[in-house]
Amino acid sequence: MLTLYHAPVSRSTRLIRLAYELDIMEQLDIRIVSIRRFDGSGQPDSSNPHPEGKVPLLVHDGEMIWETAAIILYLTDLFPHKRFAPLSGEAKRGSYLSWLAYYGDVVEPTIVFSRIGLEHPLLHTTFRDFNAVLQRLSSALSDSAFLLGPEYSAADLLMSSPFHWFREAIPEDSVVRDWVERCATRPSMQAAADFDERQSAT
Ligand SMILES: N[C@@H](CCC(=O)N[C@@H](CS)C(=O)NCC(=O)O)C(=O)O
Repeated sequence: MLTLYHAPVSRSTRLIRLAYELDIMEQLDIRIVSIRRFDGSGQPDSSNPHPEGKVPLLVHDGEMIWETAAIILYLTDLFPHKRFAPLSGEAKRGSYLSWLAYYGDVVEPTIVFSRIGLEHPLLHTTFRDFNAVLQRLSSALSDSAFLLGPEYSAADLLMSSPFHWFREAIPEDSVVRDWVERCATRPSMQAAADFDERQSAT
């Protein structure tokens, strides 16, 4: 039994996109929960077992998997037939794991620091900054359409996600800009947006 705790139009929408990419919407029990939002609206939901009241949370046969990158890795390993990520032992597996970890360890912190204008030598030593993230992306995409090669993968889904909700972060650099647009044309983007809209309407 696979249960996904999801709040529409939040970080967990990426897992709805992933579910469409993997074609597993029918296999997921998606529980819609409320969360406390950045603007002060919403409340933690007592039916959400996430220890911090956050989304996303996946529960598989009683075991909790939390943090977006971990859930993406868990599901792409559990449903390998869609070839949406390299499997253990395959080429690019190391890059795949690295982009997933880099997202949580560096991308989210630096995008938040950049958005609120926070600078400190220790932050820079530890994380570098969002410009360094953009340079890493530009360099990785200089000779391929997507991060792991010519095909869109779960690494692109995760790494491009902040640019879809925070459009101001899209740089002038056409390499990164064009990649964000290529990622935005995936049918799963619209399907997940439609799914969220249906939940919000009920
Ligand atoms: N690092 C976590 C972040 C999860 C997170 O912050 N989710 C937000 C939704 S956008 C949330 O549930 N916030 C509710 C709260 O802070 O109480 C992940 O990527 O899964």
